[in-house]
Amino acid sequence: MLPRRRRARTGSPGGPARPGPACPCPPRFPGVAIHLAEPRMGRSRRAFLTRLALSKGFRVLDAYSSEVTHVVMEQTSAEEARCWQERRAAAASPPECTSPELLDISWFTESMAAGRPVPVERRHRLEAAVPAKGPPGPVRVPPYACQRPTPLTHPNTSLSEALEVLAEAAGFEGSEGRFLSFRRAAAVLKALPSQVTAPSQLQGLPHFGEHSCRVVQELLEHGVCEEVERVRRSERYQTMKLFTGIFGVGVKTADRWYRDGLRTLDSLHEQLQRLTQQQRAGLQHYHELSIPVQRPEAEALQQEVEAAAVDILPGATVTLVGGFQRGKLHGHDVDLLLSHPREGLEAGLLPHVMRRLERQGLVLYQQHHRGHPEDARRRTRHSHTMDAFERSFCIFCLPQPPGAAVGGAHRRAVRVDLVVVPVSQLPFALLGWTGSKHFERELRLFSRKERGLCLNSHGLFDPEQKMLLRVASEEDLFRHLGLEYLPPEQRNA
Ligand code: DCP
Ligand code: MG
Repeated sequence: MLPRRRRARTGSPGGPARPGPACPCPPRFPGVAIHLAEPRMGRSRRAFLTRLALSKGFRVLDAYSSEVTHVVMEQTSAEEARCWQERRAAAASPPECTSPELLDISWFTESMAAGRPVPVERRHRLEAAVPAKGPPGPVRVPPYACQRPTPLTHPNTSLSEALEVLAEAAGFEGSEGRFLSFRRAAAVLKALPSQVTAPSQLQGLPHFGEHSCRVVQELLEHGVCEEVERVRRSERYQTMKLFTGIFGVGVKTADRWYRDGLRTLDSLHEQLQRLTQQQRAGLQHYHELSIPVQRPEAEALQQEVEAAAVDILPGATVTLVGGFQRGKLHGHDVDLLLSHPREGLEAGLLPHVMRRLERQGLVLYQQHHRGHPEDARRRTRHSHTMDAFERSFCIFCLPQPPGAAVGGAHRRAVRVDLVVVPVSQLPFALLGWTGSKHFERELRLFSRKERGLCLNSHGLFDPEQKMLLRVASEEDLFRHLGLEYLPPEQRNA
């Protein structure tokens, strides 16, 4: 995060909106006076939007008055907006004869992007949101996964899984565009509240191109899709899946091995010199690491790590994130975030924790990566996927269940990631490490494309104002982005 001196200079994004005297220049659009209505917006987001509008030459009035021409609201229904206006009108003295436009935040964001007040259209008006009478229309699914709840279980599993196979296969071929098309269509299916039983129900859904529609149609008509089955049976797909399932092996390495004629784990055992230390450990423990980790096992590991961390540094926190945070009952690994409520005390903790766990006989393999604090800011601006926190990629053996005989049953190997997070970055890291991967990708894209902000696991950066935005919690972060809050269990996109 920002060093102290820089923070002071950037002002207080969390502070109350203080337009008027703080306005850096005379308003460029004298006929427009915006009032940002606070209730749903939250103070820090309101202050941020106020500064944004002022910097673009808009006039923003902190208090509601007869001068206001445009009232902007966020996450507010037409009904609530009308009540709000009625209350203001009743309180006005003398009674108001003109009433300002009641607008959704979309008018504001479009105006900021255009650098001038865009003409008010029906879709911007909150009145337009009054539900139409008559039979319910098709389900409206917003385009970004971060704009809609996606529960863990849903009624279209066989359809979404088929599309995910095609996405995965496209990813193995390095075809990013096709990967994203299938992945996005699969994510839309996961968010639907009811089962798709006819191809016509796909009409109007975002991200359903001709190819994805064809796959779903074939599945609905025949129960299987020939293309998906062909991919599943193919040597290429099966081998790439096998190799990328090894700890430390990505698509590029798997592809190189495949092109060199390797097909099996035995063939890799014969060529150990080609493998990194991490990949050797992954190969050695391959079969045990392929068994899903169950939630009680993940929780037992979290407790072991927490006990060690607190013993070394009282007050240290260890949070189970990843799929388990989203309510999954099993996963391929255990993701843990280490922190401390006092910024800076977390530094140096991880090596001590690892040594303690090693002495307890829990560590089968570990690879420590030093963090890059300078890098963190750079990465925030450029919105890189991989964060720069200090971390250990490990293989642990499961702790002995209480009451088990010492040296008793074989204790299985599991993959564990330990990540050290300074408390000021914790809301971002929690959000970034809770996933799902697709949810995170879409959230970062939404932030960049729709809000002009760069988001990653370290922070939220405003490239225009050249400053990091401070947030106190995940809820606060959603508010800042103008998104309805989604709890972790609704982020299973
Ligand atoms: N993550 C991400 N982008 C990546 C890798 C990870 O955003 N390229 C984030 C989102 C993931 C979280 O980190 O949810 C943890 O990564 P995992 O690969 O462990 O994913 P899950 O925990 O969701 O899956 P599983 O339950 O199989 O472990
Ligand atoms: Mg995980």
